Amino acid sequence: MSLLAIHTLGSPILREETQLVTAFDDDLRTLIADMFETMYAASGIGLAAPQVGRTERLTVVDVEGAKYAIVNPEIVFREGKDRAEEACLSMPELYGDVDRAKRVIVKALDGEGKPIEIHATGLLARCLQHEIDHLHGKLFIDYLSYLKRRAQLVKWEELRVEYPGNLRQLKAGAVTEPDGETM
Ligand code: GNR
Ligand code: NI
Repeated sequence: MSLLAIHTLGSPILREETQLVTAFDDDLRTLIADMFETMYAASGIGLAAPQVGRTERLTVVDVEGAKYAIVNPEIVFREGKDRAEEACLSMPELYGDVDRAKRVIVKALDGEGKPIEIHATGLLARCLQHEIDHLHGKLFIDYLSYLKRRAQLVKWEELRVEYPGNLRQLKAGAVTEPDGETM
């Protein structure tokens, strides 16, 4: 497995539309494993392919033990409204409150191409909406009011110097999954 570099705000791939995955092969499963490893190393609860410089319509999430590789997802049901603070591994130290649906049902395929359906509420529902946005070039800062977005972007101008080439290189080291299992 390999730790992947995370593309940060300013990298054009974060704004691109992803491509449907059609081949459920070992290359896809290697990418999924690498994305989980990278997400855990960065202490994230989700990671979308564009964040590691890829165009596949693919995301991984692990929210409180609900762990999924999600390919070609579609939100088929949404209900209610919930406002809470979000962060993003592609914009370290930026924060903002975002309105999301409270409950969603997501239809997708797993890494083997088998259909899955995820019924989510709370943080998992929020994370899924955040990740699926990434697959369509959308970032949480896009939802902020003009003034709040402005303030976060001003902050980013100072922070981004730490990410040459808009790449965030994670430090290798002892990485553990939330359940404590050593990877
Ligand atoms: O790790 C993450 N935490 C988070 C917190 C609130 C709302 C969304 C998220 S997703 C984020 C990881 C990430 O950037 N995924 O794209
Ligand atoms: Ni994100």
